[in-house]
Amino acid sequence: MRRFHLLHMAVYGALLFLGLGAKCARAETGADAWLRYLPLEKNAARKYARLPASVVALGDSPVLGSAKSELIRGIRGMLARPLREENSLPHESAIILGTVSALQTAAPTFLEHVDFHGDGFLLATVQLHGVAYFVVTSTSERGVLYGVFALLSRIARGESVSALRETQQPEAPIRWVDQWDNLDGRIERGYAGASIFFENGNVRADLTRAADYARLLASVGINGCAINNVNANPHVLEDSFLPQLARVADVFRPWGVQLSISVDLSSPKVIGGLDTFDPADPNVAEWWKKKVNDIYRLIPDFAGVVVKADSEGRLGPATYARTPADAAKVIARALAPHGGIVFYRAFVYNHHLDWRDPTNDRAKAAYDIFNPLDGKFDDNVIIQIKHGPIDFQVREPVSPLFSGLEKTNEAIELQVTQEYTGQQRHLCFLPPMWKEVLDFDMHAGERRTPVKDIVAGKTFHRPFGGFVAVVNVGMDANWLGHPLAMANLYGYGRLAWNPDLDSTAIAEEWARLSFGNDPAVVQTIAAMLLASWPIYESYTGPLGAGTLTDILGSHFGPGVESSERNGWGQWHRADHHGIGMDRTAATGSGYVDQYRAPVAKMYESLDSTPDELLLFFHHVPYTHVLHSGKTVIQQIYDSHYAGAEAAARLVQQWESLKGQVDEERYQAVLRRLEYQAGHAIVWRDAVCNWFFQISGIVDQHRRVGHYSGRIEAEAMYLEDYLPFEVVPRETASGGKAVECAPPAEKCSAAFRFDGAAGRYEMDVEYFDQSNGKSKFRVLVSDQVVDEWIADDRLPATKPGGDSSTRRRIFGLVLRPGDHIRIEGVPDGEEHAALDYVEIHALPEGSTRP
Ligand code: GCV
Repeated sequence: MRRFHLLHMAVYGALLFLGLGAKCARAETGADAWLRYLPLEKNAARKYARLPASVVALGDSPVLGSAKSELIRGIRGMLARPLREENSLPHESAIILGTVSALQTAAPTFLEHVDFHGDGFLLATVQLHGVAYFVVTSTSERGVLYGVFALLSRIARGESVSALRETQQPEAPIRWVDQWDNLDGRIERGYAGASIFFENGNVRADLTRAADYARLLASVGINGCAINNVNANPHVLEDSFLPQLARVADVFRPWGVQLSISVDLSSPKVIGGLDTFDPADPNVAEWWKKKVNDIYRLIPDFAGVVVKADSEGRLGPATYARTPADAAKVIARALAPHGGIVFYRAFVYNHHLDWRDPTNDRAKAAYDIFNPLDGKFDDNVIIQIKHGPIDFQVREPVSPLFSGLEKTNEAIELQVTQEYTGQQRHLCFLPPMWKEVLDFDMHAGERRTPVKDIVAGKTFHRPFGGFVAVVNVGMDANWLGHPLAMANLYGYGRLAWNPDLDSTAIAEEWARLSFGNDPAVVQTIAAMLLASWPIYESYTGPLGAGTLTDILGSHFGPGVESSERNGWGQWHRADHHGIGMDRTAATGSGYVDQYRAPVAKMYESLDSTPDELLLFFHHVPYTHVLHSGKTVIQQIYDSHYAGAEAAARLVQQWESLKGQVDEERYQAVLRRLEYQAGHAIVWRDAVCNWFFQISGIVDQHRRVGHYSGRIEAEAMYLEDYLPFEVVPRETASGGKAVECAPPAEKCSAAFRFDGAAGRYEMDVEYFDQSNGKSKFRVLVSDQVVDEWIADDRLPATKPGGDSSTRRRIFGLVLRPGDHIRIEGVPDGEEHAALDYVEIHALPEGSTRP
């Protein structure tokens, strides 16, 4: 066996050498993301034969050093050519990297005119004294680095670079990411392992990943990163901690990424020894000033701070009856002499709202608090506004605050980490959602005023503004957990650079860079990405009702009722008769009036509210007929069934790429998609059953509550397994499951197969918690047909919608009367709980193993 393996490896190696194995070459962890620089096929490489053989960087700053080494690395990888390094402008063709001013010093006639500024760049072939140079230039060194990445991206995607003249200008100066990393190394809403910055209360000794992250960020034009949780630990500002932060800034600097931190407003009191943190107190102002000066002494290019205050238990200016403008000012004034910025988050709301009062509405909070303060913030303050008025739900309208601030800088906050959109367990490509937001016309002026123009500072002529995304990469090799989730980070960077790009172009670009230029691969991956947000929406929370997840816990699995009858204000107000939040001015909370008149008018009326946001704005009976002609309740049923079917098709689409992409990522993606397909059914059943129970209206197609081939665990012949009620009940089939609780050490659930002889696939629905590693075994007539350990890292410590997981056993040959037994061995708090089994005949001619 082993000898065969070695022989196989040798033949495979030879094939690779001959260039025949290029398609499914080396295994990849995903760590290289979209910067793989794999050798291009011969024909493709030929296109770049005339690219100069040497490079010169006009300057020796760390950023230019990165630009040069990146170029050498990329060209060597993709074209198998070493680039010779020159120290000064050679008299023969070369690639020149330098700022406009360095170019002008080297040769005043190099550039005739410059139509870019800031981080914008030019890639061009320029003739000088009869020599053709390839120039990468910008007014900033960072722009030169961005130009190099753009050039390498063109080559990786097989685009021509000859006779090129391409100028790119970023839309806005602010293109940032936030990480919600805690100092102990955990990440709030992070789904890909531990922090790349912190460990056990300190900055990590080894910051290699942080440097690699900065390189990735720079490659898509991101220029700032706040590295710690907005629920900030005041300790981050202690004198002893600042040198540690400086180490992170040092690894960011060569990539033009500026360091920022989140700060806790109570710091002057908690770590500063003052008896107050009142922003109006001169001692507090003095404290911030000194602290900021100390930071700049260690980190001269420090970017500024992010503030979350008076929100979700964080202390803030409200403690002293002061406003966010008062609080922002005290820090902004300390930062201003150094060019630093304050990002003050508009995510300020009361999470103890009285849910009985129909005029209460969390969606109104940001506008109510910040609109009256318009014009009261200093010029180096930016109000960071989540794209929707609630909290990164699968669908929300655009926040009305974007058009509620005319004399204040704004940035839009997006979320790459998929907190409410499947936590990187589910595929959900978000650029199409972000595009809808960015292109939405707020009607805040005489001409179109899309959100993208407002946040870029164009509409109201603001000095600063732009884009922020919460990313939360972790130590997992592939950064975000799901290899395809990196399309969201890439897409965010591309849109922050140029929000006019379209989602299809972004998806295709990313697929090319991440998986190669094979058209079938690119088209398949792009199609999967583009379909994924509507798919996720359809089996979670359609019609604008919110994600319908467990909002009090993980924000992952179904939990329809968790949003109701509590102070968090994520209400959908479903009852026996209808569903939806009435936010109209006429009969509801009045939220719609926060929009400019044309937008308010559209949402005020049932007729002109688009179906996909209906329940966000209106409370309607289940029998209300949508624009599509369906009733609300039937749409809920239908979309959940269609969504689960579409999720299953994603698996098939991916399977068509077997052998076309490297096996390691192929398997990693396949595992996630299979999980998603199973979990989509958990979602479908939970949501449909909940609405069926509460509305009493049957599904026209009789699917809800009827599951062909399903055998409930509690109906099986049980040995030591005991039935129990799952809470909430809709998160288990029939509301019940069985568990193997102590003192039992091994349990079994068995039944007789009563179908016809044939080949089947069998799904075993069990509960995989994070607090144990139970073992399962499936036997057919005493032969083991499958066994596994429930050791996934799901966000669950009890049986329910977060832990419900499907194991699919393919190609089972069954005969009538076969005895099927599932054995469970519990571990720790996890009791090998089992929900049901579903057996389906494999279609005639199926090629499944
Ligand atoms: C960092 C939501 C998340 C919190 C997050 C908060 C915020 O409520 O669930 O984890 O806190 O948003 O954006 O501040």
